[in-house]
Amino acid sequence: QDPSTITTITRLRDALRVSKNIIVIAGAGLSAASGIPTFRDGGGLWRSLDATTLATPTAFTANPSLVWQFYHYQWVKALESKPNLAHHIIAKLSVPEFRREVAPNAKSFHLITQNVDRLSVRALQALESQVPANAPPSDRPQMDSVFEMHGRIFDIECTSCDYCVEDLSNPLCPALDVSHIKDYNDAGTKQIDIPLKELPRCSAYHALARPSVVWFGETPYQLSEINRLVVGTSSTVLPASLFASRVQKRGGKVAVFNFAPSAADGSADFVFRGPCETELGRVFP
Ligand code: BJW
Repeated sequence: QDPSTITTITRLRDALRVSKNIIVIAGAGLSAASGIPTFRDGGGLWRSLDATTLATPTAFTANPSLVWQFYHYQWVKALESKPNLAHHIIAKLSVPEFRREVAPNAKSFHLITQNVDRLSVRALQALESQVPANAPPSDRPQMDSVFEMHGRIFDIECTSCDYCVEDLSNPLCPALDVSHIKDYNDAGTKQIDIPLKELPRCSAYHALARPSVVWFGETPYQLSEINRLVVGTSSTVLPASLFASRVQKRGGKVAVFNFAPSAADGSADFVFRGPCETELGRVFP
């Protein structure tokens, strides 16, 4: 390890020892090592379409068949992926007894994730399943420490009533079953037009359903005021992109884990330039 990285690790550990609250803000880079494509750093193309152009209410209204096919692709990816080392390390920070060792003064820990893949929650569940039944609460992960601010890929919600349900079926409905189509995600894939009535429907009123994720122009689910760590997000999408500078203005310390320069670097006290699944492991061996 080069001396400047060792110094940065030592300084971050010192900052953690005196920190009173820890907040991790995560983006697509956190799940990249699990095989989930990112949005912007060359990972965001699906059938040659820019994923961010599909993540809008307008795109869904114009072509619900196309947008559902895109989300079904993400759905299958998320179902088939596993949490990586970075998810597991962040999950450990939610265990009070572990936190006591690295940040003895921290009263709270929260993860605010922009990811909809549920991998951070699955990492918590994996940790919880390893804890003996008679262990005290301080040895258990805090299951409510995760805010999924852009929603959850496995939830579908009705476009005309409040109905929302988690569905882990694969395929979600027969029309979205594309397992027989070779190269389904290739740029050259022929457009498949699924009739509206064959797309996922609300089971209460049979209106068209949509993925319960936050699209551009919609309000995120959970917002918070402070962050201490910023992991694998390009910090280009509001409001998450504002968190780092806001924390710093209030005297908080900010650490960025990103293998490329990101918009949050200017607000960072510590920058770890490498894959988060490796760099987090150096800070929390
Ligand atoms: C690694 C790594 C490794 C890779 N290790 N690092 C004009 C019109 C309409 C709206 C707007 C407008 N101008 C501004 C807006 C606001 C808009 C916005 O910010 N737009 C800008 C992009 C221009 N924002 C919104 O509309 C948001 N709502 C809002 O602001 O409401 C108003 C409001 C605010 C506050 C209170 C109340 C109301 C909603 C945004 C919704 C974003 N939705 C999406 C899709 C979700 C569903 C889905 O998954 O498909 O969310 S878009 C997409 O971007 C997704 C992501 O969560 C989000 C952020 O992307 P992220 O995670 O940062 O990914 P990348 O790919 O950009 O970056 C990955 C990074 O990881 C890179 O830097 C890599 O280097 C790094 N990396 N591998 C470490 N192994």
